[in-house]
Amino acid sequence: MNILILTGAGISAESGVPTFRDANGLWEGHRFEDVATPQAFRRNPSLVHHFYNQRRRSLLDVRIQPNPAHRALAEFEAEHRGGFLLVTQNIDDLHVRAGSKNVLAMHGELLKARCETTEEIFPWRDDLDETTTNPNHPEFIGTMRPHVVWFGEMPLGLARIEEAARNADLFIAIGTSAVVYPAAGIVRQTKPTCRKIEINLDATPNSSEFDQSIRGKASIEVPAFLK
Ligand code: BJW
Repeated sequence: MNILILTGAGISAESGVPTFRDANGLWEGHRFEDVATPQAFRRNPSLVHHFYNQRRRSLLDVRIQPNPAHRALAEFEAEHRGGFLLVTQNIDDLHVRAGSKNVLAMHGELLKARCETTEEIFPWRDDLDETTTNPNHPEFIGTMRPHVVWFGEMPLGLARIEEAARNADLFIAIGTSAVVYPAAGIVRQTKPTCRKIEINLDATPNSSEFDQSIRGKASIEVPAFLK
């Protein structure tokens, strides 16, 4: 059996990582959408770096740890004998820390930085700013950006995701509001015989696409469903 999992910010909420569109979707007086675009980065790199620096520091706080939902997915993958792909929209590293192996971070990774000139990608735990240089090319000053996917940019691994969706026998979407594409369209790429499960606190615009919608906290419902 081939299994495809899609996770969003809701799975990390109980680990203390804020979601995007719950409660206040604002960040220090800015709409989230206004700091997560290449245009925003060009217009005000210092603001965008600050936004990601804060989130990177927070992710590295020892109190931010995988929760039972992350762990249940890793344990399930270790025991599962068929195909398995975990596609996450999250830029945190909590699935990897929980022990998941086949993880595709389609919106990038907060603990990596990319040089806009050379496209080199580096593990990154420090703050970035407009004076940060490419470690391999110190002459390239201010070319480093967070290795994340902003609105208008191409998400990562789309061909692999489409193939996994076409071949999936079970698709589970966990903790995503289903408003950001192409992630929100994956459920419609699955075959008619694929069993489709949504686990979320609330209904989403995609709920009617699923065979079963489980309403509740990921930390409770994911382990319960996978056991
Ligand atoms: C719980 C819980 C608990 C809470 N337990 N549940 C087709 C139609 C319409 C628009 C488009 C389209 N195709 C493309 C677009 C444009 C755009 C888009 O989708 N816009 C919409 C907003 C309208 N998409 C793009 O631009 C994408 N690129 C693209 O399509 O490229 C192709 C292309 C390129 C160039 C030219 C032409 C075509 C890129 C999208 C990139 C998204 N990036 C972000 C930022 C990443 C970096 C960062 O983290 O800062 O990704 S935006 C943000 O939203 C982030 C998330 O991954 C993403 C999704 O959010 P998510 O995870 O769903 O979180 P929330 O907060 O929205 O929801 C949390 C959910 O959890 C809620 O439902 C809660 O109920 C639930 N929950 N606690 C269980 N404890």
